[in-house]
Amino acid sequence: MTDKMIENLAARFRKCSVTGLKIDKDAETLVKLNAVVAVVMLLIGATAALLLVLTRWQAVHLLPADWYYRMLTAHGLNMLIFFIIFFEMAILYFAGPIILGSRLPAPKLGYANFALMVIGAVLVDIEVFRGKADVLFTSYVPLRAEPAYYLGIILFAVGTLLVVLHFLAVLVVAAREKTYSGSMPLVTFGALTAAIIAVITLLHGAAIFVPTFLWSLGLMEIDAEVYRVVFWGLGHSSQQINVSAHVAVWYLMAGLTVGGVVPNEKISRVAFGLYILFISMASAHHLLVDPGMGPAWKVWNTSYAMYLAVFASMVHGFTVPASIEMGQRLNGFTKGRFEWLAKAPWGDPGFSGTVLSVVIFGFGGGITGVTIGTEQINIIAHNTLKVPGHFHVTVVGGTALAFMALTYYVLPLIFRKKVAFWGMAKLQPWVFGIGISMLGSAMTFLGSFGVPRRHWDITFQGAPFSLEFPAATNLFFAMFGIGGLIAVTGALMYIAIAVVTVFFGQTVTDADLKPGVAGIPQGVGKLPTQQYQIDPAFERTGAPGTVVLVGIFLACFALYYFVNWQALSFLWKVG
Ligand code: HEM
Ligand SMILES: [Cu+2]
Repeated sequence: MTDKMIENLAARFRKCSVTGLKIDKDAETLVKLNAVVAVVMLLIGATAALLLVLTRWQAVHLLPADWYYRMLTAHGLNMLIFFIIFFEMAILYFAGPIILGSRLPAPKLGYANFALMVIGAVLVDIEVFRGKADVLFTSYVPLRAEPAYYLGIILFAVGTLLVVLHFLAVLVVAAREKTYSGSMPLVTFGALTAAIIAVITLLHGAAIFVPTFLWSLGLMEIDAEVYRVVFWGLGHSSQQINVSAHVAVWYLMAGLTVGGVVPNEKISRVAFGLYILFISMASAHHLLVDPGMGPAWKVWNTSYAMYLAVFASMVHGFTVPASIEMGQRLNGFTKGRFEWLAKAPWGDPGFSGTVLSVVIFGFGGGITGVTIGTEQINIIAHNTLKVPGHFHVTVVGGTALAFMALTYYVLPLIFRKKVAFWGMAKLQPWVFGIGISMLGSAMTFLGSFGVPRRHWDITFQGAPFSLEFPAATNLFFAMFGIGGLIAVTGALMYIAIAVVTVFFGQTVTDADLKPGVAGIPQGVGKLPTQQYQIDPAFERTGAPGTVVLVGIFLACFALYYFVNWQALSFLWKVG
């Protein structure tokens, strides 16, 4: 290599004064760009959420029917697809080049992919807001949108696929150029899992959205059931990308906030592997009332194979809190079973957000998901508000909240800005977490009374039949409305904090890097010691507190599961 080349290469990096990581500047810029666009998408999605809450809350019933479905489409797409995926692209640029200390092989390609994704998303939103794509994010055929809508989705997906391939190229470059020693860090491994599932997902996406685009142009026919089967290869697997990504974030945050120690990295890696192997099967739970597939296929896929992916989540559900507990015990909080928890850094939104994400995802999302995804029980949950009740505690209380927690570390470490409105930031994960838990629980209860999802008018005015829900639903609608408003407030607090920090925040100086500075999370002020990195032979402490918590979880799980079998038996008047 010539001196010039070495100089050029060196100019591509900066050294992080907190973590000591060597950071590729283009990778850093791409983290920033993707994160900023993600927040803009969240703002669009949250505005739509507010209108949806105020419409479904029957006492208010704000929007007319057409605007309800338009906003429902906008909300699903801007939240579940655009906000979450732009954020995940930022995570890939972070977990690949930055964590591994590697260069980004093709920065220009990175910017081009970003542009492609933005163009795709803007095209989709234009069609949705001008009322030419009222098809909801599932876009079930034969509902038809303008061709530009499907084209937008395809451009967005191609951009995403190229980012994922670029991430895989980073892994090859980092391994070849030996930028890290030992095995691949667990966080990068989790991101790799997400990337592999993303490739599978996006290929399903191409298989369904390219023909649908041609269909919208009048060039071919599509069978509605074939659409649904292939679509859910995309729709469900993409949720497993989210789970893999947020579990990787949990491990990262456990390390950054309290110096978490993973009990057994091999087991965690195997659990990530199970996601890849069993995830496509679980998509069967979206097809349980469809006539397309037979009962044996349905029972096998949703009652047996699904549990292997669920098992993987339960492994992480144990190892993440255990790693926090063991990190805290090494920090000296060894009294009794729960001193580590009581004396945890609760005032750090990075920490509280992570813990709330684990709890809401596990207790809320995990338990309801396994239950309503069971072939037999599914029929009493199908197309009721129980379904969005379930996914608002998985992808919102779990994934979105984990991403919010991570943001509090990304702002000072990558944007190098002190977190603005620090007092509000400490509260934000609680407001969002409590709001979304209330909303999710209320939806679940309303669903138990049979209140449908995706339905504008549950009084059924002008319908040829009459149906009334029990008076108790009024109470749960109030809980739904209030919880929804609190959750939207939490989202807006996050957006305000992120935007003001990025565009008007104070730059972090070395003098700020000490404990107790406002706007600097405690783990950034003083990076916690990662004992195993200093001394590979150190004694692991065990996690007796986590064992108790897991026991409580399993009891709740069993209770909810069997109560639902009971509810099913009432319906069928068995015995
Ligand atoms: C900010 C707080 C949020 C509130 C208050 C909220 C509220 C709602 C409401 C009221 C519905 C309509 C349910 C129905 O009428 O069937 C809905 C649907 C939905 N939400 Fe949210 N939501 C929030 C955040 C999110 C986030 C962050 C995501 C994804 C990451 C998300 C994903 C979805 C999806 C996929 C649907 C279903 C759309 C459809 O049926 O096509 N939500 N949400
Ligand atoms: Cu699913």
